[in-house]
Amino acid sequence: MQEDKLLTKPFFDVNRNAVLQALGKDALCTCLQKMLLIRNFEIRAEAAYQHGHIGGFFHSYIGQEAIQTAALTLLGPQNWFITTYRCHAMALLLGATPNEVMAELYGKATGNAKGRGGSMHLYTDRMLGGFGIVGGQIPIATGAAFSCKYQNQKNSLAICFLGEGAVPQGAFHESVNLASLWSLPCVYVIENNQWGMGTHVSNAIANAEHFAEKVAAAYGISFYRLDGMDFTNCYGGFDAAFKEVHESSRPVLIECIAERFKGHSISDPGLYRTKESLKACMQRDPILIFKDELIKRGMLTEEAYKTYDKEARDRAIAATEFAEKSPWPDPISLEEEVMAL
Ligand SMILES: Cc1ncc(C[n+]2csc(CCOP(=O)(O)OP(=O)(O)O)c2C)c(N)n1
Repeated sequence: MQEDKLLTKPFFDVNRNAVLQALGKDALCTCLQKMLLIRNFEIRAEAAYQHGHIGGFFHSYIGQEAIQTAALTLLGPQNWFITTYRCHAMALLLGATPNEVMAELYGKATGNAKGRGGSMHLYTDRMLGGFGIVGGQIPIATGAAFSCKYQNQKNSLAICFLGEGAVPQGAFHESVNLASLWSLPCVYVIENNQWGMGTHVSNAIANAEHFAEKVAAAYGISFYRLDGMDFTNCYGGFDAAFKEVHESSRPVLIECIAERFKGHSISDPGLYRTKESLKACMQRDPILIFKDELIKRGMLTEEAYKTYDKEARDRAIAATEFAEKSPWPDPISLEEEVMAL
């Protein structure tokens, strides 16, 4: 299978005019600002890492910003959220400040997990992870959805983001099976960025072009395929999917076709990809696609975009300054609030 073949799949049919008009100019620009904050935050954090201020693991969400921005803009604080180790965006979208997230990456006492968790273990109220074990978050989301149902919280659901690399695992299949069997309000979102570390999806998953819809059909749940590079398609698709979960109290499976603009982690130079293929996929930058659509519809000007970008950059730079000046945790406290199993 060619590396670009997945992008030719048909996506959920969204009425773009209706989505954009319903959201309106101000809310759309706020979404764009959120995506710019995530992008600028990660660019500055990567630079801090290269300068030796940040250590340990670091997985960038650059290229996938449209997906969680669209989904989390639609969901309020009565829901449960969980994702993989690629979790900086989710923390920022759920209200963690750039200062506290950057300080966490630096391992400082002012970090949002007091410097104990680092890049893969960010915390906000209702965010159950950041999870370093591939697939480990999926049963937890299923349990959160079970609690919503058990406590009869009709407006609550659990949303679980996972990479396509987790799909062949037992944890995924056992979770989706139980969620369907027990009609749990769980939304499973496969962010299919087409690479699991250095392995292309076609070398990791049988029937790679169709696996997600086939899995959904096998377990008897609804399936949506969204264009993960396109905010408007994601927003319209997530909106329809969440409404379906609320009405049916049944799980749904969503596959967002995406691109990973960086290596798997910061230490991965991505030598298994050709420069040409990476360049081609970066032509579809989710931020620029969204920006162009808003400009075309008279909802944004080039000047306003530059201002938003600069504001996001300034916040990210200020966050690195905050983290640099912050104190290290007192060594005497290092074993406090840490659980060892
Ligand atoms: C159980 C387990 N097996 C292997 C690993 C090593 N590992 C870390 S990330 C990764 C690839 C996961 O790819 P995918 O699920 O597609 O997510 P992406 O990184 O593309 O977002 C692997 C194999 C791990 N962390 N946990």
